[in-house]
Amino acid sequence: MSRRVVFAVAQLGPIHLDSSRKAVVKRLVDLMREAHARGAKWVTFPELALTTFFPRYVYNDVEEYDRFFEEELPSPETQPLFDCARELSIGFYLGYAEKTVIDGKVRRFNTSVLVSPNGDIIGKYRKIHLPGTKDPIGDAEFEHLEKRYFEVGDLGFPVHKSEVGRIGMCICNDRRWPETFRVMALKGAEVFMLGYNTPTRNIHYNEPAHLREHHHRLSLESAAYQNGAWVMAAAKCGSEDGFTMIGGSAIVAPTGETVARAVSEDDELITHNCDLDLGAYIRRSVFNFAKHRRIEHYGLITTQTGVEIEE
Ligand code: ING
Repeated sequence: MSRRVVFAVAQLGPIHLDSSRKAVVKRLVDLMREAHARGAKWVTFPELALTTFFPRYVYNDVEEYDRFFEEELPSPETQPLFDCARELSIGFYLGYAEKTVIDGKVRRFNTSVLVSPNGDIIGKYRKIHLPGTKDPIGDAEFEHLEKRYFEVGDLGFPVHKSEVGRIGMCICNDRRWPETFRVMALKGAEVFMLGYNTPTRNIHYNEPAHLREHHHRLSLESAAYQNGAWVMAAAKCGSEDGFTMIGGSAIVAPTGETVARAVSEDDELITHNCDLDLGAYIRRSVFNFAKHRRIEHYGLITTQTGVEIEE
């Protein structure tokens, strides 16, 4: 008897600078209710799902950008989402900007949490691959300053046991780095959940627009196939105060085939009745890690950061 579970990916349209948490949380709750109506047991929301993608702006004082961070989760504003999850018995992934105190020091991360169907936080991940720059590049219509506002995640790539199997989380740019998924697959992850905010235009090099979608899809489908796992990817997209981000939210099977894809750049729910055993043959054969991997030849992957040409 295969383990079939309906998963939902809840894409969010734009969140503007003047959007209130209350209004955003209502959108999230509406999407969760729609997911429930379609029989979903888990919902994946986007990265930074409570605010606009503020790393596109230059802020010099923390007082200017502190408002984008959550000091507690759930908070009074986000509690309705947790209450709804418990009422409907739905688990969810939520991306948000985390402000926390560790050993008396304020720390800030681009974070996601995994919340079980009874509303408890069972997992947390802090984004490791922070793209862009710490300082503004200056000659572009927007910036990408995640290295300015967030620290590199300090929790590794954890995998969490749930009633639907082992779930791993990552965030946005992490999906471009195969190491992300391989580490989680080596811990037995069967489902990867991720949110993303991907600007339509690349400010660092003149790249044809169609490649944004291509590289996004390539990253998801490769990750799914090469690790024999399901990928749930939720975009926050559309034009946020005039700055556009790609949609393309998707559910990708362990075969590498995209089985559901959003068609808009607005709030949109996609679902699929996923066979959680579909990846088993892939992990038993072509990507049987124990049988085929040759770690004695992979040393450079963890001992060398950049390219070093051997003369
Ligand atoms: N956004 C983008 C992403 O990785 C990016 C940044 C886009 C980097 C394209 C490189 C190329 O999808 C976030 N938030 O990481």
